[in-house]
Amino acid sequence: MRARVLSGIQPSGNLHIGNYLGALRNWVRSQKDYECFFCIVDLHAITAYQEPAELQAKIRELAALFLAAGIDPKQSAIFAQSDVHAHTELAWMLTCVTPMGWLERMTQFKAKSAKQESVGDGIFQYPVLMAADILLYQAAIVPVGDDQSQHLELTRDIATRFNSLYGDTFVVPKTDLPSVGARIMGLDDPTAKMSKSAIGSGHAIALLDDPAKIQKTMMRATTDSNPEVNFETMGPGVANLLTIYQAFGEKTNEEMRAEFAGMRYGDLKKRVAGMVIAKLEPLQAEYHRIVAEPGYLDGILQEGKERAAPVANQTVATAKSRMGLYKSLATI
Ligand code: ATP
Ligand code: LTN
Repeated sequence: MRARVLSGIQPSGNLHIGNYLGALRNWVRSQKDYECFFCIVDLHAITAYQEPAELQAKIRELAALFLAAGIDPKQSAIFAQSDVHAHTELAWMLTCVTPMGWLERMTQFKAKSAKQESVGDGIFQYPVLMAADILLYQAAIVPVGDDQSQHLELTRDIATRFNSLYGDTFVVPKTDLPSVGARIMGLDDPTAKMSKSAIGSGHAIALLDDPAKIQKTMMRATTDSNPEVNFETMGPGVANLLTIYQAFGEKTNEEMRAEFAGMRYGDLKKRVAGMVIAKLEPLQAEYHRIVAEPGYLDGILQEGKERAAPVANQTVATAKSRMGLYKSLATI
């Protein structure tokens, strides 16, 4: 049996190049060697209010983007988290083995709750649900961006604790970060991670932005007070633009130096914009082709669920029995 990969993205906001370079591109690559499960984590999205009709639309949009980026539904399961009930079921069992102190330490919880007047319990429990997503599929590898590293460590701690309390039940997963592009920064503020939920037109490049918009956002990107690229003294804004180019173009450090050392910032921005536009063009064309086919996406999500649910239900049954939960006559 091939080892398994699981990862997820929230159907909230617009997918951006950080999501692509940090996570989605590695998902596509992992299909070659692993049995893959890619989850649209709608239950995570509702930890912040989502307009219901918009959430429905975003779930399909995200499924289409997975496909357009190169996820092959014949090889990999694409499904919605709320469609496989085992996610919420295992999340409760894991909640009961997770000390509150572990969750209080999560930097994402601290940052997200600092922004809101009243903090929903869902934001606090968020990483436990994420642990359930992963452990249900006995995933060995989880391809994510750098901002999820702490949640992955927590997932390993929860799995290890459950295994030691109740006997070996879960595979303890490894984090898979890309070597370049694990943390793309905001174009308006290179000290903050590019984020779907950040407001402001100059912040992110969305995967579905048209070339004129990409060009405009890129030309307005924050750099620093130097006139041209200096690899020794550059600030985070220039470093971020170079990272975007290097990741999309799969260039070595030497190639980057040879191409960009001494280049004026205006030319640098034009070149990075050109690279991003060229790399997104086929993905966008494929996306528009997919969404024009009525019913196709629901079929994909149905097949994905049919593949995911038996694996997840088996893990829940094992976890329940390990914990001594009630076994009805039907399941004996
Ligand atoms: P939000 O800001 O609404 O929390 P997000 O942009 O962080 O959203 P998620 O759905 O939380 O997006 O993340 C999906 C995947 O993209 C995760 O694996 C995450 O680590 C990765 N990712 C998110 N932002 C970046 C980024 N700026 N650079 C690299 N990877 C990222
Ligand atoms: N928390 C993740 C999304 C997510 C996830 C997962 C990622 C939910 N469940 C399981 C990997 C594996 C985020 O990107 N904010």
